[in-house]
Amino acid sequence: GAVFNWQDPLASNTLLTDEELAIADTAERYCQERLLPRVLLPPPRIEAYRDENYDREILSEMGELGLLGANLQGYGCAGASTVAAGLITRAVERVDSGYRSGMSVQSSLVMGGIHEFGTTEQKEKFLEPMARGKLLGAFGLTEPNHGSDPGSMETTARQHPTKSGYFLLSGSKTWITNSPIADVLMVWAKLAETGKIRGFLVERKDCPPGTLETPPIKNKNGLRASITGMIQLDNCPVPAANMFPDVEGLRGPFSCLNSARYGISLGVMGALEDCISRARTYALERRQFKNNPLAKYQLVQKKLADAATDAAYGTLAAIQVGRLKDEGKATPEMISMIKRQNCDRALHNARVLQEIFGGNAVSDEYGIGRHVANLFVTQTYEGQSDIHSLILGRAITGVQAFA
Ligand code: TGC
Ligand code: FAD
Repeated sequence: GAVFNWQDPLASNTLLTDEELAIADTAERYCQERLLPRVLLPPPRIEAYRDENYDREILSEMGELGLLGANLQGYGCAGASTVAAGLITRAVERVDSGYRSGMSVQSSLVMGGIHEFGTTEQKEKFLEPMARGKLLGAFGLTEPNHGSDPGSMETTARQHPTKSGYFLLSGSKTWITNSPIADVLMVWAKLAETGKIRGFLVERKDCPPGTLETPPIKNKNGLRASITGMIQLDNCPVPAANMFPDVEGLRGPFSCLNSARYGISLGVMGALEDCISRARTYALERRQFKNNPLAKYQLVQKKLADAATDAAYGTLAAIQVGRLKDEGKATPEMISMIKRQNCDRALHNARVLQEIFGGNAVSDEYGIGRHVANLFVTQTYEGQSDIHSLILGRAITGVQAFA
């Protein structure tokens, strides 16, 4: 007979293919055995998170296992389904959203963008080393004065006055995951002549001194296991061959975001599931009033029931949208819906589950506070939840409410 499994309450696993289950298994094993010990070593060493110490080797290890750009075809990529790529993000984010962040930028935003919009030469040059984790990417859209409204960006690309076939890029990007250590930075800038947004692949090794700076942003109170920084461009020469040839306007960066937002929608379910698992264990062990475990109390059980329900519903919705995406039937609004809902529910439930730990929730050794701080960031980047509400509101009413 059927048995209820609190770790997969609606049996979402039955919707997965054998290949997807095998990929998820490989990813989960790597993440639990190799990643988890780095983010949360036993005291006194809680390295990555406490020290804001991102180990660049992680991307090489993921590359060796075929976890990067896993849903892309060719160029050393696994050519797996969208759902399989989402199961990888879920496994990584079960450990820490910061590790998933570094991977999303590499896989979805940069590799995905090059795969979709790059010339044959650009694909051949960048994709294979990026799939192996040898070359590291960053995605520069957000600016100090323009976050939710990237269409108003100020970064420009103008024709080089003396060197033909070159542009000069100037401007700043901020809150850019991986920027301090990236080898190739995908920068979105407006052409000075037309005002149209275009995408450029800025290669750090080719930038003359003083034309590219990528200072880190330190002392974050969330996503501390990932590295974040700025991109400052001062008349940085970039060959025209490094510009995406055809895509113009916000469609370029937003197409990359469709894939990354999808990955987040399953990723945050991993973080929420880890919160549920930790809270359940704690509630079974901790005893208060007549030596009862906290798990005996109805109010505690309701918190676990609510969280498990949201994780199960969110996972099913993400699998459905992933299937539609591979059939060419997913719309950006569907992705906005699951990105918004899953991030909001993960954050809300993580905050409630945190209560079960009492004072111990305040210690980073219990892991729950780390997820809460991380999940705030997931609700904010790649379109803050209220922005996704407005995208959905526009689709429902036909009236846009952004400006
Ligand atoms: P709007 O008029 O809506 O659209 C402008 C053009 O873009 C096209 N488009 C899309 N194309 C493909 N996919 C999508 N999802 C698209 N959304 C829009 C649209 O068709 C149009 O094309 P065209 O050819 O007609 O010009 O533009 P708007 O300026 O009114 O946009 C408003 C809004 C709010 C929807 C948009 O600006 C928005 O989504 N803002 C949120 C910003 C955001 O998501 N930033 C993400 C930065 S990257 C990041 O956070 C990475 S963190 C990664 C990590 O560490 O994990
Ligand atoms: P703002 O746009 O100033 O918004 C502030 C608040 O106002 C939000 O709650 C927003 O919803 C609300 N708001 C804004 N406009 C409206 C409106 N019209 N109606 C109602 N409410 C509105 N960006 C990149 O390009 N690449 C990266 O790799 C990247 N990584 C990041 C990593 C981290 C750790 C963080 C924190 C951010 C990262 N970002 C990155 C930036 C992220 O995408 C932006 O922070 C996000 O898009 C929001 O922009 P903002 O911070 O400027 O907020």
